[in-house]
Amino acid sequence: PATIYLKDYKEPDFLIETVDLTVELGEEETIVTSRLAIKRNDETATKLSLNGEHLTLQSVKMDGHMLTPDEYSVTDEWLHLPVAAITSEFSLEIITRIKPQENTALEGLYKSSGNFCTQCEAEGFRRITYFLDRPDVMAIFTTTIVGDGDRYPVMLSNGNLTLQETLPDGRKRVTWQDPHPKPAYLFALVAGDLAVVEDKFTTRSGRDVKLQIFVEKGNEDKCDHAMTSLKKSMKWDEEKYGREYDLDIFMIVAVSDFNMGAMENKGLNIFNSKYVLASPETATDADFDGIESVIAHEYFHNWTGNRITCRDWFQLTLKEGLTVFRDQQFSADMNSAPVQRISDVQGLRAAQFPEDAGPLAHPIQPQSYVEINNFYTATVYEKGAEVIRMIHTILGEENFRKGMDLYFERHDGQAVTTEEFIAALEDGSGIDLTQFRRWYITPGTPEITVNEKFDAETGQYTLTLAQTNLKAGKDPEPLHIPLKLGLLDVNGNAVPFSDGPFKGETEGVFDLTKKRQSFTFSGFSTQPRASLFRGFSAPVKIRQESSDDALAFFFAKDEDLFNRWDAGQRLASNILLKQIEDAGDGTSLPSAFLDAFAETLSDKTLDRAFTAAALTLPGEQDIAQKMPVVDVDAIHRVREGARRQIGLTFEDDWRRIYEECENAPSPANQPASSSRKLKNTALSYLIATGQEEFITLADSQYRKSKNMTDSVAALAGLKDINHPVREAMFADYYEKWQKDALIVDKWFTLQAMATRESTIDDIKALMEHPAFTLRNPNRLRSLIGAFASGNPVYFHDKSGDGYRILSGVIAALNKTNPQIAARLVAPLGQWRRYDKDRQDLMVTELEKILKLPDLSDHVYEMANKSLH
Ligand code: B3K
Ligand code: ZN
Repeated sequence: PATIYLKDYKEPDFLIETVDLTVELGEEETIVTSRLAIKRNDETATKLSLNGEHLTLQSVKMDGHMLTPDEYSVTDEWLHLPVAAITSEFSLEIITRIKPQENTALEGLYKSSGNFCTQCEAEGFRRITYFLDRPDVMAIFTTTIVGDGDRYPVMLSNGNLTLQETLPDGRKRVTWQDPHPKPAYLFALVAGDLAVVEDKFTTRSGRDVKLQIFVEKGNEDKCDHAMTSLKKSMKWDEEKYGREYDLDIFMIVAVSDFNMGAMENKGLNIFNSKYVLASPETATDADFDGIESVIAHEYFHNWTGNRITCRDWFQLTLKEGLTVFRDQQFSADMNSAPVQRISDVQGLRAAQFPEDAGPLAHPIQPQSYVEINNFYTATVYEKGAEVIRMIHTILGEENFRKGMDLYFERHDGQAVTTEEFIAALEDGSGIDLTQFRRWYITPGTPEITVNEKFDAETGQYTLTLAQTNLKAGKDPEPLHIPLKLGLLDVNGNAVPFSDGPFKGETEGVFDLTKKRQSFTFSGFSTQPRASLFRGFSAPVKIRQESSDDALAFFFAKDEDLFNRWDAGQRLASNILLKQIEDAGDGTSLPSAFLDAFAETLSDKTLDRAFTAAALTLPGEQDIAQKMPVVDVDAIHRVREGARRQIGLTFEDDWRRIYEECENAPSPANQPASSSRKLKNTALSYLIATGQEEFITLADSQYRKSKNMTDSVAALAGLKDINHPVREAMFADYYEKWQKDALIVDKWFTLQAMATRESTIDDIKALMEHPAFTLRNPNRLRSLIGAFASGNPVYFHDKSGDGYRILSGVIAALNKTNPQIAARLVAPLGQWRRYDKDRQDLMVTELEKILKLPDLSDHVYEMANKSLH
């Protein structure tokens, strides 16, 4: 397979001004007629090459003349047409035939639950018709859909509906016009028998926008939260960024077979139903949060992605990093900001840090790829968002907004590069970002070594920071890293800076721009304590020899809640790692830890969701990242031992908290979900004590529960044990919810993540369960994805069975849905992190994958890079 390089980028030879598409939907085949108005863009070009895959070409007309097959050439990927050197403008009419009902890759036009829908990003449009399928070709689309009006009463495409009629042969015909030029990846079409929920939004300039959410019939009552989230997003983007919506109608369609979360097609977003459908009975609080943020994300793309799009796919983070940053900001404004920040950083550390430390590491602007779909990564998205956040931190809110305003003004309607984005931010703010640009081309997570010096005589405190990055090549140039810093006295009180740029203030953002850099502060009678990288002001790893006492101090006292949480996590990790070293069982916890834990446990001023996060031990994968050779069994042993010990030590507090959260209403400014979060944290520690009484408590919670959050927490609490109550609960849940796919997904996931001796056999049995299928991406992720990335103990079982299960699934999916198959390779790519026996077993599976017949480019790229 060919590698594509950013350095080879060349402007298109031809541009497409308008596209007039007619799609005749059929059960056997669908006929697509495309009329293109084409304009020359390169004087010298004598050949027009259009992308096209899995298409049957019927005819091509150029300027009204039918071409004979010897006048053009067709390959598996291209249609090449000769163009006379003198021609500056011409029209094409291309008729192709496709079979959406056989499309299992879920790219291009396909069927989901009997309805037609599309997914064109990144390169799906070329499966619908021949086209210049690249984001720098922006055209005005008119789309006509023709089909059986009884089967497909709803027929949608981008823009505004301009015509609707019944043809003499009884078929229905509709036409949609999108006035905004757009690349083909933002094209969408939907046809089906769907229900619609409607609302409206009045923009701040007074225009009414019709809002519609289309769902399978019977789901109309699960759209409220999505609709509310949409209206909040529209308002927020007006207030925060001055961005108004630009069409008279905004549509969302929920489909059950979807490769990822959702897609921002112009005016017609298509969503995985997981990110639309919710009611308290059927969705957890986490599901509600997910819906709010994904609805916001896709809506925000209307400006950051659609109005201003990417010149080429190497610029993907231009729209994705920026839009993730915007949706994180939005969620922080809608909910508790520190809790939101903690969860964003947890996500980054869990998914992006390992990626950046492994064989698939790449900069947020990759320099080459084989298959672009493999680059919709945590690095491009989440680290990309951190990079934007750092710009925001360096510029400050006001200057950032000035820069964004200039970006929108300067580039509206264009397909641009990340360089043009940064230039706009520089010009708008007047702040130089020359050195900062290195973040875009540097892979790897920088490590920051911290040294402190205090001179009691002069009262001077010196902080020395050094940056290194093993993935960035030999002796890399230093990055511009914003350090948000506060100094505390021995009692934990904030101390104002006595000199420098932040004189008189208790917090400041310092620019770390050298490989090694010292900051000196004066006026202290005793050594202050530095709260570093507050709010996680840069995506770095801190290397600091901190005593348990120092970490316990920040865990109990830091006013920056992110750092307070993080200190608790670092303290717990240190303790657990020490226990692993000493072959301990996790039960002897130092008093510094228990005291700080107790302090947080009894602090009633905190948001309950924050308390829950602060009292949850770092995950097994977090601890794994800190070990030179990961020992999954030891990590599990000590973490579970510590949970049991914490459960027992604070048993009375947990009971009290459980009662309070269950019975007392949430304090003002705290949503009910915060109380459920803390209550279920308490439940989980109580169950960890191993006492029968708490299995009964989980059972009664399950029976009484009227919301999915509490039901799932009860199941999660018992998933790892062998007990009749557990078996009865899982059976009851399936029985009750078997008709609701999203709820059954949770049932698969809980069992996929269980740690019982029978887990591997259970997973094999679940793969044979009538409700399991490889064809639905949500179901596949719920069992196999959850197992491979959420169950370290059994995925890495010494037998190698876990690895074989995964590679077997990858082999089966390689042909039917290569995009999803490729996404499953990453866990095997982490093989260098494990002991020799496991390394051999993982490498064997990767080698097997590389030898698969008809290996897709997608899987090839991931497996090949993982091995070498
Ligand atoms: N832009 C889409 C992702 C498309 C993925 C293609 N493999 C959703 C999003 O990021 O909003
Ligand atoms: Zn996005």
